[in-house]
Amino acid sequence: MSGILRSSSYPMKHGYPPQELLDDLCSRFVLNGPPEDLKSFERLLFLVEQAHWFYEDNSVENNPSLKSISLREFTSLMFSSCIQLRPYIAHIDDIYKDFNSYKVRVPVCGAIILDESYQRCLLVKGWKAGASWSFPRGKKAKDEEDHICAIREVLEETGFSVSILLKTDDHIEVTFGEQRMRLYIIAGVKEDTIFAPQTKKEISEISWFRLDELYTTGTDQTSRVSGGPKLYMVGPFLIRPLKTWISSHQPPSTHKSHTFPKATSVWKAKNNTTGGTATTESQPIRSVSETVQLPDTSPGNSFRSFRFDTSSILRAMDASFSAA
Ligand code: M7G
Ligand code: MG
Repeated sequence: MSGILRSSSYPMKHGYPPQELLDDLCSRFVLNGPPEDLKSFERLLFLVEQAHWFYEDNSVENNPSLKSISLREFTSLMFSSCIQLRPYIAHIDDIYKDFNSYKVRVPVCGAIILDESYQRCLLVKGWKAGASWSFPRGKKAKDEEDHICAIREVLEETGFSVSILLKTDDHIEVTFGEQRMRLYIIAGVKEDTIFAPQTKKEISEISWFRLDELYTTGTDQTSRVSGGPKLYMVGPFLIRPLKTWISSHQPPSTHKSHTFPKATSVWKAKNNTTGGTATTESQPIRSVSETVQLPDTSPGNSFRSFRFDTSSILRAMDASFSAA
């Protein structure tokens, strides 16, 4: 990348990414990101987050001298290393705080995947230590339609495409605080389906759970299956809305739920050291960002009392392209 993007003031510390690497990550993921994502810090930080995932999943993994760092620390390094971002380093705490509160307001879409008996559903477990089980789902990208987001997120987190099975009217929607969550009911998925996430270090395990076990956990945002697995945003979708849906639909198979174990793991990460129960990378067990249209309360394209000036980034990109 052009010397224009370089800076010499970044302090090198043992184990931390060197300037060259930060420059590369900054230009690939941030400066060359979609122009609309450079108009607000809330959106720009999603690009920094992608650079961070690349750092963690590729740079650290392929270079033992690099250490794993938090997104917060990585963001500070990016802002102090990249000259287009450096003018805002004094505001980094506020920028990061605003990003986190924006993140939880972005609508989320996903799927309740039911087996052929409609008596079990598929849940995924997050990667980090103490992570909960939840339906495969994730945040909408800019201008993305709900069902397209659901198909993309389910594919990323389970490796399974629900595009043919998805019916846009079959969904359950719940709003928690300022976040809207829509889950499409995908019914009749074969139990020998092979699942494996496409992203690294996001999902540590995938499992079928019996609905009758999940119904007992109540409707709180967080709950537990009889002292066992922790659940997040599962109960509120199940008890009334899903039960009602199931009672008016005929399953293709009439298995009895008591013949199923409480939970049947279908994929586990091999090298997960933080996710608790999980045991390298992908292993089927059996044969087996935005400015999403938010309400007016959204920070939108403005950030506190100043706007982000993208002209220097665009000039730097032009200069580097013409130099190439
Ligand atoms: P997300 O994509 O921010 O949430 O992922 P969403 O699916 O609800 O939209 C949730 C969490 O999973 C993140 O905060 C990360 O901790 C982790 N994660 C997600 N992805 C796609 C990756 C990835 O590619 N690499 C790593 N290391 N972690 C990820
Ligand atoms: Mg995701």
